[in-house]
Amino acid sequence: MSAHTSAVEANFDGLVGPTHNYSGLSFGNIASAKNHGVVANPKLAALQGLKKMKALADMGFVQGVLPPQERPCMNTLRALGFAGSDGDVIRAAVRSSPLVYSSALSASSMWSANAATVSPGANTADGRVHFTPANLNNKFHRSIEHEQTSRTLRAIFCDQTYFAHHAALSGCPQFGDEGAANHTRFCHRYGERGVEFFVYGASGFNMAASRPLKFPARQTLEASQAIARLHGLEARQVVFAQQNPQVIDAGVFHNDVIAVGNGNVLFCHESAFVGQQSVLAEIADKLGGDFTAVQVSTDEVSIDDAVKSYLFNSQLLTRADGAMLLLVPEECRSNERVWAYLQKLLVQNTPIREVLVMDLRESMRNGGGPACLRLRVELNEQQLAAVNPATLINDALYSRLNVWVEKHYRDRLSETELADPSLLDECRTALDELTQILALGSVYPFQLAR
Ligand code: SUG
Repeated sequence: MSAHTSAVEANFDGLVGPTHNYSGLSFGNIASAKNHGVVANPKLAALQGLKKMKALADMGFVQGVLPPQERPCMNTLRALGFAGSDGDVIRAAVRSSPLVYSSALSASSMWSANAATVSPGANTADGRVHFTPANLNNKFHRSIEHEQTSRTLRAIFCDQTYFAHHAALSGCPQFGDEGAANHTRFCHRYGERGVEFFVYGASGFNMAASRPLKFPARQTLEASQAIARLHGLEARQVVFAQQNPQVIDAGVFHNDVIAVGNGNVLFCHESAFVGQQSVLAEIADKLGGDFTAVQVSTDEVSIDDAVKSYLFNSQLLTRADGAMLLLVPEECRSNERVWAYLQKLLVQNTPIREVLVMDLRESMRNGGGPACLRLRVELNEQQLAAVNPATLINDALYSRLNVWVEKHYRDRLSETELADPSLLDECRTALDELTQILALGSVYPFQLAR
């Protein structure tokens, strides 16, 4: 048996934070706009996420958890000039700048596919796993995540023998970066060198090049190129492709809303990329052949149905027997056309042999499906042993986290309740306890200031 065979693809899911709500903050994300003002249930949201983590852990996948962030983010509000006691800051922000306040309150770090871009050691020049936190600069509420994300990732993947951490790219629009939502790693076997596929919405510098007209292109080509350089990837292992600007305008704000890949398989819509057939040929060539693209036609599933159901925001997982499992959100089952397509897919001759449905409604209403909720980290045996073990889901951690959510989370957050200054204390108390459960040490500003 080769030393490579024991490498795994671990999923680190973002645990939904206690301030989860619907503030309509993400222009271009149709669910976020549509559900603005709906009463949220943070407790249910967190429990739904935990259930997904447990389901994957029970099936034998390595499953980790990334903690939520301090919200409202007091550093953000203070840096914008709100002053006085914490209560004064919150009340002044609510009164004078409600949108700024909503942004500082968002639990959006739950979508950990946007936390960072991760390159496995098999691909990088120094053999370490490389992490670049995403600057998420297209949306203010997301641009405030990366500093905490960086501290958290360093606390979980702390051994520099195995893990390299970069700073987020420059926060200017030319380097807009949305992390792993626009990045896919292909390989024949985990632990072996493969291809990294970077999908961008537009060039950040060449404004004459094609771009969406209605909604923003969040990821730039130049950001993707910078990450490939930082991670020490060779040109012959990297493929850059432009996302079809028309589908961005139809609500596909990240590549993972129209494509998901794993191993040597890509599951995508036929109109996902500009020049799709040559993009697929380049991936196959750089991978050294044996690459399967399962492309779904518009006749089978329209872009509108793909955006509504989040069919492509599924998790494509390799089972122990080598077959692939597609974990889809409940919305795929309730959409007749998408469900009919999935039944058909299962009897076709593709590597996808199983469909598993999970209820993630609370996250879905903000445009976050199964794939948005997880950050994939491919790890060989030594690297896995170096991960903070207290962050890996097992029966004991799952029940502790359930108890923790039941104790600290509200089951209702309406627009008026969002302005309650006591949410900050509730959040800090919960996070303080969580850092102990996950053995993270002090990672939050309120802890570091003590
Ligand atoms: O960035 N929604 C997130 C959803 C992120 C989904 N992630 C991936 N596709 N990988 C976003 O648009 C909505 C928050 C609000 O409106 O309250 C939000 O941030």
